[in-house]
Amino acid sequence: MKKDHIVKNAHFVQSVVGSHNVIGDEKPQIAFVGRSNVGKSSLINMLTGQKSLVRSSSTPGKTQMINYFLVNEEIYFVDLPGYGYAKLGMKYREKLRKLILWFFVSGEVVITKTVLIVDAKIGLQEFDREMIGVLEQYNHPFIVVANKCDKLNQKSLHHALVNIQSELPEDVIIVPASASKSRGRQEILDEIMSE
Ligand SMILES: Nc1nc2c(ncn2[C@@H]2O[C@H](COP(=O)(O)OP(=O)(O)OP(=O)(O)O)[C@@H](O)[C@H]2O)c(=O)[nH]1
Ligand SMILES: [Mg+2]
Repeated sequence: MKKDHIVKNAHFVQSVVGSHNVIGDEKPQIAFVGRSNVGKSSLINMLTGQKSLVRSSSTPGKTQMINYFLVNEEIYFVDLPGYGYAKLGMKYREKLRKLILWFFVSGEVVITKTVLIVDAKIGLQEFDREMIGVLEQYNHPFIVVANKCDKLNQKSLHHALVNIQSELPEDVIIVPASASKSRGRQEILDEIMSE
C-alpha cells in the first residue's frame, strides 16, 4: 500500500543569487521549475501548508533567486527563478534561463525529482519543451503539474491534460493542481517524497 506523505514542518533556509553557493549537501532536493507566473511559489506554499513560506505575488518575476526550503528537516524544496518575465529585459531573462539550465546540467546539484509546473490553461510553451528535453537528456526524473486548473471547467481541463500528456514521454505523469484551491496536494507529495 502506498503511504501518504506528510509535511510535518517546513522552513526557509536561504536564497542564492547565481550559481555560487548552491546547496550541495547530502539531503535530497526537489526542484520546482517553470515559466514566470505559473504558480511555483504558490504551489510550494500549498504543499507545505504554509501560506507565506514563499513570497508569491500578483507581480510576476518575483522569484529571481534560488530559494531553499527544508521540509521535515530532511528534504529541500528548491524554488527556481521563473523563466520569461518580459519586464525583466532580454539580457536578464537570458541570464536566468542559463542559470536554470545550469542547475540541471552542471552536475553540481543532486536533484532527486523535478516538478515542472505549467499553467493548465496555457499548456506547454517553448521553455517547457526545452526543459523537458534537458530533463530527459540528463535522466532527471520529473513530473508535470498542470496548475491553476480551477480556471478551467472539467471538459476543458480534460482536453488540456490530454494535450499536454501527448507531448510528454510515456512514463511522465501529469498532475492537475490548483495552488489556490489546494487541489492535487497529496498526489504531488506522494510523487515527490517517495524514495
Ligand atoms: N487561479 C489561480 N491562481 C493562481 C494559482 N496559483 C498561483 N496563482 C496566482 O498566480 C500568480 C503567480 O503566482 P506565483 O506563485 O507568484 O508564481 P511563480 O511561478 O512563483 O512566479 P515567479 O516567481 O515570477 O516565477 C499569483 O497571483 C497567484 O495568486 C492557482 O492555482 N489558481
Ligand atoms: Mg515565484
